[in-house]
Amino acid sequence: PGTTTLTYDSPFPADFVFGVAAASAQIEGAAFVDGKGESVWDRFARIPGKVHNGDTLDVACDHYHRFDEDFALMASLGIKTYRLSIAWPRIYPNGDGALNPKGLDFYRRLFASMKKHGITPWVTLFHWDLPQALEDRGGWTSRVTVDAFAQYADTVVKAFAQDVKHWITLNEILCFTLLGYGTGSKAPGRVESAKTVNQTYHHALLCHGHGVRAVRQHGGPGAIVGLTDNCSVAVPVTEKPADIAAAKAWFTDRNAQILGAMQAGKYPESFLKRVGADAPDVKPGDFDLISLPTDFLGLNIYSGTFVRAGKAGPEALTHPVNYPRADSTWLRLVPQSIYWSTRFCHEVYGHQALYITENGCGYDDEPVVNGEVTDLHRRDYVRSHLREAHRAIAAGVPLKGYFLWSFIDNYEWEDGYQRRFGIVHCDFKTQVRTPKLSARYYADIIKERRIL
Ligand code: PNW
Repeated sequence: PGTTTLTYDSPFPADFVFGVAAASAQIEGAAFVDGKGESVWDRFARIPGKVHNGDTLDVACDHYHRFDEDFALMASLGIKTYRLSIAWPRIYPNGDGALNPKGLDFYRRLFASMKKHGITPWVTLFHWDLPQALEDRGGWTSRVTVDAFAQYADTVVKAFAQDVKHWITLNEILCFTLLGYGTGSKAPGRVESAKTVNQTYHHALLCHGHGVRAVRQHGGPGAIVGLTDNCSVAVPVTEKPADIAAAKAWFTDRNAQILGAMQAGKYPESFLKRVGADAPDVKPGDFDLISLPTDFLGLNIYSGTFVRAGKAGPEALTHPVNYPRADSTWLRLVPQSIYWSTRFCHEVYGHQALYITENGCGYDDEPVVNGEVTDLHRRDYVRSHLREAHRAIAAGVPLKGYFLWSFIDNYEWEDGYQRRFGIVHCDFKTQVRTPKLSARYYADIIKERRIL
């Protein structure tokens, strides 16, 4: 990348988007209200031992009934962009077939409230809450899910073409495929063969393609669309050319199955060689959908892997036990991940617009004391990661925005309500919201558009 005249203390570019993010299943609650169907997470949460404390999604932040006050709070903090997701089982309780008009009504009211509060929606079509009825027909292992998603995407994009101009097809394919069907740590909790897991990836990529197609066909003027991926992030151990080259090679290899395939319009040779007989079955025309051009790439970046040039090629290092982390064990504190992930995406795949669609940190113990949560750890996390975003922009990387995960403490999947990611504290007994120190800090940054 080239360089611009941006320096560390200068403002972010005028069109840089500062937002916050959340997902339907994690905040809405009302899991069985107004005709919503059961999701795979509603089912998974009830299997003993799967979710911390046996926490369910039934109530969560009760955002379903409190969105208007939540948007008022958001607006009072100066937050003007909000990434949310739509719950597929609210729209089609059985995945396909009969439409639930009350589901559409809910999001109509929600978008009207956002408009009233001056907040622009970025909408993810699928953030893991697959209708259980589809899982009963094979879930992500089956093309039935692809056909159902195509119909769901058409319906939603048509219904909200006036309200929504920024669409994200899917959130983090890896998490609902490999972790849902390979390791079984996420819903539906299945442990299948490598071949089957690769097939779930392929079906997810097809759904992404259908999402793009739906936005092109029904999104109306000015609508843009992209995927949100949690790519593997490589951070060179030193910034000497050999380590940078090693990190880039590791990055390219590790992201071949999703980002590489989308760009190449086929599965890259390196990927096919690695998986051998476990390669997914591909039908003619599949890659016409998968490689449809998008308008941006969203990246969820929380952490990264250090890579160096070794004697036999790139070497990825395991973090030593004492390496700093958040309370989530996978969340090692590596702020340079923002710089290197966006730079490599731009260099390797040529993305011309990148957004950090999630970045944040989770901790278990964040009590309200005298009306305040002094989460200096989160304030520092946000600051150090935004510095790396700034550095990327200064280096000519087309990074256009940043969404902090998350607006409010919520259902952190298998970690239940224990693990808090919000800049707003949620008391899950009383539903009282308390903005944390980090919320005030982020509000100041948004106001001044520079790192404080
Ligand atoms: C993302 N990992 O998940 C999701 O998009 C959010 O719904 C979630 O709440 C948030 O990050 C915090 O976890 C991830 O193991 C889960 O590397 C796990 C990983 C990454 C992202």
